[in-house]
Amino acid sequence: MANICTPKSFDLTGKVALVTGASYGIGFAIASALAANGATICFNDLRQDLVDKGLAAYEEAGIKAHGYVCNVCDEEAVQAMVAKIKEEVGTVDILVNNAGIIKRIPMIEMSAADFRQVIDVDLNAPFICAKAVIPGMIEAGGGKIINICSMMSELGRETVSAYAAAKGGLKMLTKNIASEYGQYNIQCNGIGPGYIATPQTAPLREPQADGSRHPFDSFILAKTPAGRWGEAEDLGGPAVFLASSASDFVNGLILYVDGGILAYIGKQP
Ligand code: NAP
Ligand code: GCO
Repeated sequence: MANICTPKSFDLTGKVALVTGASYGIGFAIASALAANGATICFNDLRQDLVDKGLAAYEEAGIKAHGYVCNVCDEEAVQAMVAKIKEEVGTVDILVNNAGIIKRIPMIEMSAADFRQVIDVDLNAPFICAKAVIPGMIEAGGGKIINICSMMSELGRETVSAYAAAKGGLKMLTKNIASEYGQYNIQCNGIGPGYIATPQTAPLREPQADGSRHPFDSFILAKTPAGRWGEAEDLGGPAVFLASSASDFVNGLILYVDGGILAYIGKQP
């Protein structure tokens, strides 16, 4: 008989989690939730001073994390980081592809170089990171990959063509990893956050000169049945679920954590 679900099904004790770009923001909150449920945390950032800042934040939160300097777009560097983690901490059991960027530029004004850069960080890098950890997961008998998708995996809006193309692609990369490696007991799922209050969305929430709300801020409140922006911590529970054995038969799913945005037509006038 299959195991019934108990609190132990969510326990991540003994698991090694690599959360990319997790010095702060959503990555930090997800890593903190994984750590609170027993996982050992590894993360990376672009420079040593940023890694050091991240390490200090984890220490302040009572978490012993392992930080690495690595650009997720650099395949050689990612392979070297995963090898170093194996040597210093253990095989990566859980990968969270969190590192990401956005450029808000009207499409006909956007250079191809800018478009490519967004695709490189938000789509090519998750491929590079997943490719680097999957052989170790196969050898270990299984693993979990969580790709941080977006509302823009489903919806478009003005100025975010590259981001939407990348996050839409990431949704399909998620389904393809699930399809190709499910036979090795690897589950690859996505989390699609709604509008979350982090540095990435700070420009959309900045109060106006007269102290009133930014129009985009009001727009999001009206679009979200929950009536608020998400907090990075709102993503912790879904991440623990998708990282744990409680979700062992969930594969290729994008779990939208959006306060109901995708279910809603918007506030009536
Ligand atoms: P954020 O505040 O901008 O943080 C992004 C993180 O990614 C930073 O730590 C950044 O490092 C890191 N990063 C960027 N490029 C990198 C690279 N090439 N190599 C390594 N690290 C890199 O963003 P966030 O809001 O926490 O978002 C995290 C993820 O969730 C992103 O994939 C984003 O697209 C997605 N997301 C965000 C929202 C939202 O509303 N905030 C909603 C849906 C999805 P630095 O320290 O160098 O800046
Ligand atoms: C934007 C936003 C986003 C969100 C997020 C929504 O400019 O529309 O930054 O795209 O951050 O990804 O899920």
